[in-house]
Parts: sequence; structure tokens; C-alpha cells
Amino acid sequence: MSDAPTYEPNVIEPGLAARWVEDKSFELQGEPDAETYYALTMFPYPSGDLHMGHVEIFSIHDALVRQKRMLGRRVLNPIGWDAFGLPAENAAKKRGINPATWTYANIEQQAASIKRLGFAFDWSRRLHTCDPEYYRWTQWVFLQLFANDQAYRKEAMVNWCPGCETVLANEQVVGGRCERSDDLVIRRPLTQWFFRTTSYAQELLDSLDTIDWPERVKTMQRNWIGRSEGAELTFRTADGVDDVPVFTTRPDTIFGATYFVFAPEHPVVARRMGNDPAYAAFIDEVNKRSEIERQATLGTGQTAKRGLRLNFDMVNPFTGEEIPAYAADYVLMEYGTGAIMAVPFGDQRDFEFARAHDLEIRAIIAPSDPSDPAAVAATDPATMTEAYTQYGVVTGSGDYDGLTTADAKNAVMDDLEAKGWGRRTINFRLRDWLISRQRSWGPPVPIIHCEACGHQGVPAADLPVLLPEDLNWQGSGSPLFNHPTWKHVPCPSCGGPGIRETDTLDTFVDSSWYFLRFLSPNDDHAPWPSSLADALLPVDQYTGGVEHAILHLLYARFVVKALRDAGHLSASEPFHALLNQGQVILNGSAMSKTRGNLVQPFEVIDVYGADTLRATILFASAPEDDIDWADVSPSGMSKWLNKLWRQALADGVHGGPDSGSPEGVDKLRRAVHTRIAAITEDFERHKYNTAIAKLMEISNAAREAVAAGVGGAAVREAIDSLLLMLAPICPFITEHLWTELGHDGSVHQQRWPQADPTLLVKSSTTIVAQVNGKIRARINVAVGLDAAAVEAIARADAAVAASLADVTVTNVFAVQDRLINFVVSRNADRREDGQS
Ligand code: ANZ
Ligand code: ZN
Repeated sequence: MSDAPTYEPNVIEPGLAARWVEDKSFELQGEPDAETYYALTMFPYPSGDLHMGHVEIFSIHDALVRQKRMLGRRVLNPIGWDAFGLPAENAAKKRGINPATWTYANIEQQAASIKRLGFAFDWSRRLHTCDPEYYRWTQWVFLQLFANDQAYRKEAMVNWCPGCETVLANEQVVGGRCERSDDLVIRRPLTQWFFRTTSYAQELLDSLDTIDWPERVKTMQRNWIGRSEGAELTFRTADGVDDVPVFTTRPDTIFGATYFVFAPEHPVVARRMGNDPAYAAFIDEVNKRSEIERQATLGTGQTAKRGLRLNFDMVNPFTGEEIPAYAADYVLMEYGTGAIMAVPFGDQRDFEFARAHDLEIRAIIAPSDPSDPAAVAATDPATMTEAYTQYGVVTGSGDYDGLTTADAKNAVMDDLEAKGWGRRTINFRLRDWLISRQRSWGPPVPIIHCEACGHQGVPAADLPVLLPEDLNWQGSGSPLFNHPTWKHVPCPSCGGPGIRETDTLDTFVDSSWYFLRFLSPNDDHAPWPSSLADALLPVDQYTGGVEHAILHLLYARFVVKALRDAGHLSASEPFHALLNQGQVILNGSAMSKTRGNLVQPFEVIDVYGADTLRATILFASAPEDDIDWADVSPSGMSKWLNKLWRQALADGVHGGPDSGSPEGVDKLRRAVHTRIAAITEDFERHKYNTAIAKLMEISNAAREAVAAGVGGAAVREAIDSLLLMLAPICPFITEHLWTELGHDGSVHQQRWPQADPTLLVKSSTTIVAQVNGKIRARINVAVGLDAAAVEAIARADAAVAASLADVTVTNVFAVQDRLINFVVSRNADRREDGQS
């Protein structure tokens, strides 16, 4: 038994981790420049210690970053915390402490864990969005957008969580309940601040083509932006008083519009229904439901019940018919015009509503095959069981009969434009971004309201607008709003009495620009150095969870475009390439505290060390796929690292000239160099799982070679290459062994190994030797050998020689590296001999 030290990760790792931070090993040396590779991982929210999801994304990101460094890139790899937000405030309320206390304690814990895991961040650029030095600039960003008419205030129906006492974004409402507190969300009108994201709808869509993101994320963004081409078309009330436009993507179905539906809160309805108690009750009922829930009822039959027949009718401009008007909550005030022409034949929601309210369904598309009873039944209002949403040939539509759906669309739009009834138009589902929150653990919206001057931006010199230290976090309502003195300040414009805005900015505003602040986090004169931002943006590689596929990414894209147009940036996109990791789950379901099925990173680290945890995660799947913790094996990975440890210390230490058979040396070197080429490609495609499998193969090949008597330089090369390529994945064991093997300097300062191209090609190959097409032998020849040389070798083969003995070779035919064929005829004298 050797007396080499045993592998004790929890002995070697903490010291190395501390040294890397002390030595500033992963700080960018000097200032970033245009050549710098900007790698960014989504900064964490400090809700307790790191969880397995964090360790997963950081492990992926770290492998990527460390390899880029070994390829010779200067990498900017900063870390910070997304540190404002509701959970801190809720926790503070529950525990009777200040949210800052809770937040900074969690940040310190997470920072310690990140360091322990050895992630190669540039700690000199650390930032926290709740620091006044940071949120000063968040307020500045708001003011730039405000000055450029990209921030505005309006009264809107909002999702209100009574428990959290704040508005929620649509996405924070799940199944009609607050995502955080689970309270039932209600709708109420409130004056709010918005960013004008809709003004960039088309560009947000178009410039997706310029970035290298996963197709599924682009699709989610496209759907969220939701561009629809169609027409706006005006219907008049039967009494001739009001003109009400509708938005339709199917103008071809106009003859099938048998009733009309308003959004419940539509102003025409509100005015005409006055104080009708049935209407008041209906509105009450509707306001209990969020917009998302209202849309989600499609196909459940639930929409059907929620309609109110109004006390007036509408006129279809194309047919002159009077059709009944309804209010129903499946029509949203915020989309299109807030009113629709209902075509139960072609729209499923309209179909369900018509069936429930006994409204006419009129056929407007002919059956696709009149001889097929099923096709006829699907377009016959008497037998239809669902709306007919396919295209076809128009029927029941006057002069348009016989046209295809596409042609009828155009003909109807031409006619309605000619008659002045409407116009072609484009609608987006995207809404303006509601950025104000009625909570106080966030940057105060830097606005002062003045009776005389209106909303005044706080002058840049007065930033930051600080949160007061003495907020009462334990009361109900907004602590900032309730503070006795804070909001009373003079108007910056006239000096008269002003009142500060007491809403704060949504945390997504903090994270919509943090990648800019990392360029100069300690500069208190400017938010970022503009020349550097121009050179470095977009970020080369962004990594993070797919749960941010829509909001965070869309908001950051919007803010960059808005800052560009306000003259502060030249970039149009924040993140060039994007890598999304899957989730870490357990037995098929998400890990969560409430389910009690959390596997904590330190349960693994304390037993096996950080390298094992990192490699286990990367080995478990490709980054995009989920990892089920039930299927992974930290103990298996730990065993492999133990074996590697012993192998390196036993076999790797011997250098010197090659020993053993030349074939054995050659075989090992070829095994190593083909793996170097393949692993380099795996890293390029972020396939760390297959890279690890190939590293294991190198270790096996070296072990076999040693068993076969190979030693010296070739074995040393195998072990060195393995350590170098494992370094981005397991930075500790590789660093330790690198030193033990007598190398100078850190393994993390080395260059990524290069495959020797001459060792990538096979040296010999087996070809078949045929005589008149019959295989006589398989012979080994050097790759690329010419025909004459192959012929000579083939003739020397005993079996081939025997079959050529009594014949005349009339032709020789060779295919390089594959075959050689001798075309022969029998010798004449032999034939005669045979006859005699
Ligand atoms: C008549 C029609 C006939 C429609 C038909 C569809 C099918 P997208 O594609 O999402 O843009 N709509 C318009 N405004 C609405 C609102 N505020 N709330 C709910 N629904 C609304 O959807 C456009 C279609 O959704 C429009 O085209 C309209 O119904 C409905 F066979 O008009 B359609
Ligand atoms: Zn004023």
C-alpha cells in the first residue's frame, strides 16, 4: 500500500477557497476593454442560504467561465445581490426586525457559501441593489426614462393583494391568488407608475432575431408580446348615439357576428347602464377575478355564465342587422378596443357564450368536404359541438361568398377602409410595465408632487432619495406612506409645499440594468462608463433560470432600448447569448421548503466536499435538462475523484521519457488527444455531462496503459490533460494535484490543452483483398497508402498469393483505405492441361 495522503476534500478545499479570494485570483486585472469577455449569471435573491438551484447554475456558469479563462480570454465575471423586495419586508414584519437586517444577514451567508464552493467571481465588483450607492442610480435610470416620456402615471385597474397590501403584476397572480401570500387577489383602480414598454413592442419582437437565445425562450417572448394583425371596425348603437370600435383578427367572419360584447368596465357601458343594480352587482363579481383568470377560463365553459344582457343593441355595419349587446368578463378592457363582435361560429369563447345564452350561431364557412357527414356536422350550427376555427371557403356572407378565408379577409378590409368603417391595424398583447409598489423595501420613486407644478423629478444632485431609517415596518399599510414627516418636502421647481411619491420601484427595475453597474460599481459620479458600456454590451454570455424567460429578460431588453434612445447607450440588447439551466427536482417534483423535500447543498458538501457536489450536478444532465436528485450519486462521483487522486499521485508523478511498447504509448496518446478535441467541443456546447464521461475515459485509458507497461511522458501527459480539463469543473482537487505533481503556479492559470492533429487520425486501417470480387484476406495497412504499395503488401499475404498462383492478373483495382481487387483469368496452358 502506498503511503500517499488520502483524499480529504474538506481539508484541502476551505484553504484554497480562502486563498483564491485573498489573492484576488478571479478579479479582472486592469480595466475591462473591448476584448473582455463579459460573462454574467443572474444575481441571486437573498432568501436564506444558497439552495441547490443556485449551486446548479453557478456550477454551470463557473465551468464556462473558467474554461474561457484557460482559452486566454480576459473574463469579467461579477456577482451581486438582487436585494430589495417583498419577502424581506414580510419577514421583517413577522419577526419585528428591519428588512435590512434580514437581507444583509442572508447576503453574508450566501456570499460565504459561494466562496466555499470556489466559484470564480470578481469580488471587487460586488453590489447589492438595496445599497444607497446602487439605488441612487436606479432612481437615476427612472428619471432618464421619465424625462424621455418613457415613464408615466395613470389610473388603472390593478391586481391588489389584500394580504401583502400591494399591487401585483399579472404574473404574480396564480390561479387568482397572490403567488407569495396565497391571498385572493382583487381588482381595484389605483393611480400607478408605468414604463412605456408597449412603445417598443415591435422592436422587442424584431430584435430577437439578432440574439443567440434558446428558441423556446424567444417563443415565450414572442407570445408574451403577442402581435396580431387584423382590423379595427366600428359598430354603432341601434339608437345611433355611440360608435364603438372592435378589434378583430377575422374580418372575414363579419357576417357571422350575431351579438356584441363589451368588457364590463367599458365606458360606454358604464355610462349607459348607470346605477343599474344588476350592473353594479356584475361589476363587483368581475372585480374579484384577475385578468389572468378571466382569460384562463377559455374552454372550461365557465365564461358562459358570466354575461349581462345590456339595455341596448348594436348595428352590424355590413348587414345593417341589429344584434344584442352584452357585457362579459371574457372580453378584457385592456386589449384591443375593449369590445368585440362575437362570432360564435368561429370563436370558441363566443361559441360557449352563445350556447349558454341561446344566441344565434350562423354558418359562414362551407364544409371542407360536402360529401363527408362529419365535415358537414362540424360546420352546421345545429350539430356543432365547438367553434369551427379552420380556414375554408366563405358562405352566408353576401358578395364575399365563394372567396377563401384569406381573400375574404382582404376584401372585407378593403371595403371597410373604402367605406370609412375602420382600418387595418396591429395589436400587441404586451402591456405597459407597472413599476410602482405600495411597499417600502425598494427605491422610492424619485418624484415630488406639487399642486402648482405637477409631478417633478427629483434633481440628480438630490439623489438618492433615501429610505428613512425610522420606518415602522410592523404597522399595516405602506411604511413610507405612514411615516409622519418623510414625504413633506419643498417642490424642486417652485419651492412651494410638495409631497414625495411614497410608492417604491418594482424589484424588476433594480435588475433591469445591474449588468451596466458592474462595469464600474464604485463610481459615484456616473452610473456606468459610457465608452466601456458601448464596447462591452451586449453581455457575451448570460446564464440563469428559465423562470426568467419572460419578465426579467423582457424588462432588461426594454430598459436598454429606452436608455439607448435617451442617449445613454449605444447597445440595443443587454444579453447576446443565453443559457438556461433546468430545475433540480426530487422524485419528479420541485424541491420546496413547504413540501419538506429540500436537499441542502451543505448536506452534500459536508460529507463529500464542493468538487463532488459540482461534478455530480454537471454530470447529471445537460444544463437545460432537469436534474432529479433521486437519480444522482454524489458517492459515485466522490469515488471517482478518490480514484483519480490515487492515480495521479501514483502514476502522474513519474515524468521522463516514454517507456513501454511504442504501440502502447501511441495508443494512449491517441486516446488522450481524441478526447481533448471532443471535450473542447463539449465545453463549447456546454455539454459538461459528456465532457466528464470523456475525462473518465482518459483516466481509464491511462490506467490500462500503465497496466500494459507504459510509463513516463505519455502517462504524465494523460494525467496533466485530465487535470487541466477537469479544473473548470472541480477546481479544488485539480489545483491540489497540479501542485503535488510538481507544476509551478495554479492550474487555473494554465492554458487549455490543445489536441495534436497528427494524433487524431488513425494510423492504420484494415482493408479487404479480393480476387475476382471474392474476399481472400483482410490486411492491415497504413492509412492513405497508395495503390502500388497496397498491391505489394497484398501479394505478400499467404492467402492472396495462393489464389494468384495459377492465374494471370489482368487488372488491379484499389479503393484507398478500403479494398484491393485482383481481376484474373485462368492460365491458357492450365486450361489445356485440364482438358487433356
Ligand atoms: C371576430 C372573430 C371571429 C375573432 C373569429 C376570432 C375568431 P388575438 O389573436 O389574441 O389578437 N378579441 C378582440 N379584443 C378582445 C378583448 N379585448 N378581449 C377578448 N377578446 C378579444 O385575438 C383577437 C381576437 O380576439 C379578435 O378577433 C376578437 O375576436 C377577440 F372566428 O373577432 B375575433
Ligand atoms: Zn411646484
